[in-house]
Amino acid sequence: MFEKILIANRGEIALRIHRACREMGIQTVAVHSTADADAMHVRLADESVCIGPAPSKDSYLNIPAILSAANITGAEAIHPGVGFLSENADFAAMVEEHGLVFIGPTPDHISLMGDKVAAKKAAEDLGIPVVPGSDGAVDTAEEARSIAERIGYPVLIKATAGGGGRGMKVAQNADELEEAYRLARNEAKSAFGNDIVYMEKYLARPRHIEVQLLADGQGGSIHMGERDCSLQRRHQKVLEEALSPALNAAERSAIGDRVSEAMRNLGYRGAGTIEFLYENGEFYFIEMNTRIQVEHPISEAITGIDLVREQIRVAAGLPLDIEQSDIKFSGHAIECRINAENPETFMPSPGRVTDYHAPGGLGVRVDSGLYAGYRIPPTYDSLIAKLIVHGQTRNECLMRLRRALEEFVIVGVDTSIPLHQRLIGAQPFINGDYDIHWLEKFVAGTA
Ligand code: MV4
Repeated sequence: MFEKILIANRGEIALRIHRACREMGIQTVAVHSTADADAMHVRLADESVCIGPAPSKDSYLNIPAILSAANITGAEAIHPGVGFLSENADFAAMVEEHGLVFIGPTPDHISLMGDKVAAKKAAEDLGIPVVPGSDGAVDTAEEARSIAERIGYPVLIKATAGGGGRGMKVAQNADELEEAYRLARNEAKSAFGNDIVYMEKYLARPRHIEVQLLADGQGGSIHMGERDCSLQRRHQKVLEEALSPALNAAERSAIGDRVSEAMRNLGYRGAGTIEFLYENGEFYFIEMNTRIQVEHPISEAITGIDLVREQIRVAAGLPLDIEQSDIKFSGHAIECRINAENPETFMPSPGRVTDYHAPGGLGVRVDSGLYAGYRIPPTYDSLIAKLIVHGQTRNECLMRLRRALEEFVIVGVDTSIPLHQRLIGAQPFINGDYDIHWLEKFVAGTA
């Protein structure tokens, strides 16, 4: 087992990783920019190294600085967290070339799943259901037309280099196709420097359901159930819940077993999440994330599994010490992402936190690096805390979540807490009856 791990990230996820290391008796190295010198994980880590000025490109994306920090501190492994370099195959390869362990999948699997077209092909070959569409890139408008006639309208044209909703154009019918195709390629060229596009059947009102996976690359492969992440605004997740109110136990184990078997066959090693669109009882693969995700705590809450601990064990070459039959889903969990932003305009609201009090009590977890006196830097994303609430039933979870949000005190900056309080009081949310478009309408007042 590792003696010392370098955490190549910041904020709440860096603290989360530090906690798992601490509990495993592993020393931690925190790397930070000049803007994060006072961050909680830096205070708690055994060692810390300043890797550069505030801009991410000079610090958290600064590969030479991070590798040097690992070298001078004698860290044996690097945990990339989420975002930043967590899905950068070149970084993973360089970590290994420097004799260190990258806590995550192999560089090959990272790059495979990073290319949307290759990932979809791999999923199809592994027996995972995908959205009907083109067989790879679509090079001409004529080809687009014949594919659209085969799969039926409406169709979606997506940039291969896209992701997170960028570079997508819908064509409702044949008249709109040529324009949508041309626009998609032009926008992909200017946004990603790569104008390769592919096509899919457009699903109009799906849910976004993702399955948490964990495999050891030695034949062990399990799933930890699904998370419903349909409540998004401009492709930013706002609130997630596990398990999905839309699935029954039979659907859950069917899709879970199918994807964990696929990961076993792929020889996948590490934590991973397969994202689906779910509509009319059917699952459609959209992408795979080869890292831990912000919303992982709700899967931990309903299974009792420490996912970061398992990532570290698997990266150290240990086989999974959990079988699928050991996993029992208990109760219901919801995560609210608390952002330092105006709850109406969504404008970021960095600044000094003058007073801070986190909620507590049975079934309440807060992952945050905030404390009274901490200054939230303007440079990074606005996520400042995750409120994760667990209850024996969804209703108990909702009651507890309402109480926890009332208790949450963050003074000195605007936060999205009022948005969450409105959201969990909305009848469609209470009924679990929402799709990927509902939150945008709710925020706009047109739901
Ligand atoms: C889709 C889709 C409908 N039909 N693909 C958005 C980002 C990327 N994850 C894939 N996305 C979508 N792909 C087909 N064939 C609708 C979306 C989509 C979406 C997906 C998940 C969560 C929120 C979303 C918001 C808008 C569009």
